[in-house]
Amino acid sequence: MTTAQEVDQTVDAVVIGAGFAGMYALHRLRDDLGLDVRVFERGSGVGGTWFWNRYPGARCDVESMYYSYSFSEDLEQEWQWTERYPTQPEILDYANHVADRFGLRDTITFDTSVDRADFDEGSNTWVVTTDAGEVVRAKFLITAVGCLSTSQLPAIDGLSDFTGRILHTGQWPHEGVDLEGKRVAVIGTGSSGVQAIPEIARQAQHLTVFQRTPPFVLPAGNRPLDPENVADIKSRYRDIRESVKNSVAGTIVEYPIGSALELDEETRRRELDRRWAVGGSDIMATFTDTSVNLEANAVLADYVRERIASDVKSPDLAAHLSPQTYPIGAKRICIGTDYYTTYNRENVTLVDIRNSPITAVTAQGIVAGDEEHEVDVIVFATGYDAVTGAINGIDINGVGGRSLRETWETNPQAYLGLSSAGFPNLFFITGPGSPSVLVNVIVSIEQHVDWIHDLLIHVRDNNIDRVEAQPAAQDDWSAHIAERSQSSFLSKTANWQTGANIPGKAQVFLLYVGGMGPYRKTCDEVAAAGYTGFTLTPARQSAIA
Ligand code: N01
Repeated sequence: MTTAQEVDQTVDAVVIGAGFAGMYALHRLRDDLGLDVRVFERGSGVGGTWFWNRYPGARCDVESMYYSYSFSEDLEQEWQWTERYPTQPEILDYANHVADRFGLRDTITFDTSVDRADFDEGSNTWVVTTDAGEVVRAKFLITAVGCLSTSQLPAIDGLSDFTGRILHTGQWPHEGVDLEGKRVAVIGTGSSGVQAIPEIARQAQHLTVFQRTPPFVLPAGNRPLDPENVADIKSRYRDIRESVKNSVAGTIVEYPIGSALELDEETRRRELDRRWAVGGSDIMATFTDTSVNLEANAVLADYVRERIASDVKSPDLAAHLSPQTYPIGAKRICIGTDYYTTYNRENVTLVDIRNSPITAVTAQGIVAGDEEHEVDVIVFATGYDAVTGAINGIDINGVGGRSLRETWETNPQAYLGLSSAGFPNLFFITGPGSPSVLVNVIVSIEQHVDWIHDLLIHVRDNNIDRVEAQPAAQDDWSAHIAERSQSSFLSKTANWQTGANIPGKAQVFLLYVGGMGPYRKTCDEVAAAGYTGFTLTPARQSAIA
C-alpha cells in the first residue's frame, strides 16, 4: 500500500468502533477538543458488544448504576435503569440515548469496517482504508474495537454438513430466533452460556448442554431497582464515581471480613450465606486471601460446590456441574440466574465432554464420545479471540511497513496497554496490558479516553507531531504485567485472558491485574512527568528529519 495514494479526506483523528469506547472518544475529541473526527463502525448501530450480543438472557454482570458513563452529570441523573443488572436491550437503549443526546450519530459511518491502516512516515499520519474503499488520512488513529468482539467458532469436523441452524452468542440474529419446539444444543458454559442456558431451556423442546469445563456460577440476585436506593445513589453519584475510579474493580465491592484461614467456621458460613443471598460477585471478596492462597480459596470453592449439590437434584449431575480442577476465580466468575436449577428440568441434558470430546458435527447433530446427539440448532457460546482479536482483524502497518499483527504474533505488547512501539500516533482503548475487561470496562474506557484527550492537548500545546512508545518502556511494562499476573490464579488457568482458548495464539497474560486505581495512578504519573516512556517529536524537528 502506498502512503502517497489519493485520500478522500484528511481529519485529525479516526476512531474505529462506535461501542462505549468509540462513542466517548468521539465526544471527547470532537466536542471537548474541537478535533475533526471520523468514526467507522461495522455494525448498523452504536453499542458495540451490546449491539451484537442479543442472545436470550444477555445481560451485564456489573450493576447498572455503575455500568454507565460518569462524564455527564445530567446524563447520569436523567437516565433510569430498571434492574440491578441491566438487560442487553436496556443497555442498547442507553447507548442509543447517549448517541442522540450528544449528537454522535452524524459523525459515525455505520456498516463500514476499517480494513487497513498504514503509517505514512513522511507526514506522521495514518492512511486508513475502509471496506467501502474510502481512504482517510488522520493524524491520530484510535482503536475502540472491543475486547470481546471477535467470536470464536471452533473448527469441528463436519460443521458445514449440519442441516440445522448454527448460531454464536456474540452474533445473534437481530430479528431474534424462535426456539420453540426445537432441539437445541449449547456448546460452552462461560458467562454467555450461563446466561443463555436457562432462557433457552424455557423456550426449547429440548436443550443439550455440552460442557467442557464446569464454571463457578454465583447467583445474580437480580431484582428491580428500588427507587429510594436509586435516589440515594444519584444524590451521591459524584462521590461514588470518584471512589469507583480509584477502586480495584471499577465498581463498589463489599469489604472482606478477614482471612478465610483465621476466621472460625461459624463466622465464615454466616457471612457466606448472607452474601450468597444478596447475590452478585461480592461473595468473591468475603475473605482477604481467596485469590492468593489455595487453602483459603477452597473455603469459598467448597461452599459454592455445596450450593450446587443442594440446587441440583441428581447427585451425579451435581458432581459433573461442580468445578474441581481449578481454584474459584481462576476463570472469570460467572453470574447467573436459575443456572443450576435449570438442570433439574426434564427437557435439559448435560453432556460432559471433558473425557469424551466433541469429535464431529453431522447433518443431524453433534457427536461426542460414541454418541450422536440429534439437534435442530447449535448455539456456540464458545467465546472470543479476546483483547487482540479485533485489533488484529485490521491490517495495521507501522514504521517501516511493520505489521502489528506480525509484531504481536508471539507477544502482544503495548506500553500501558495504550500504544505499541513502532506504531506512532496509534492508541488502543482497552488494549493488551491494560485493566480493560478485568474491571468494570466503562470505567476503563473513560480513563483511557480521558488520558488520550489530555495527551492530545499536550500535543497541541507543544506542537508535537509524533507520539511513540519507547521499546524499553514497553518491555518494562510487559515485565510488570507478567510479574503482577503471577500473583493471580487467572494467569495460571487456561482461559481467554491468557490466549489459551485460541489455537496458535500467543500464550501471554493479556490484562493488567493490578486494578483500576493503581493503573490510573501510573498513567497519571506518566502524564505528569511529561509522558515518560513516550518519544514526543515536535513538528519542526520531524519535518526536518
Ligand atoms: O466465553 P468464554 P463467553 N469445545 O471464553 C467452551 C464477557 N461476557 O462468551 O472453559 C467445547 O468465557 C469453553 O470451555 P473451556 C466475560 O468477560 C460478559 O462465555 O475452555 N467447548 C467455555 O466453557 C466473559 O468472560 C457477560 O473448557 C468449548 C466456553 O466455551 C467473556 O465475555 C456475558 C470449545 C467459552 O467461555 C467471554 O464469555 C457474556 C470447544 N471447542 C460474556 N471452545 C456479562 O457481562 C470453547 N469452549 C454477563
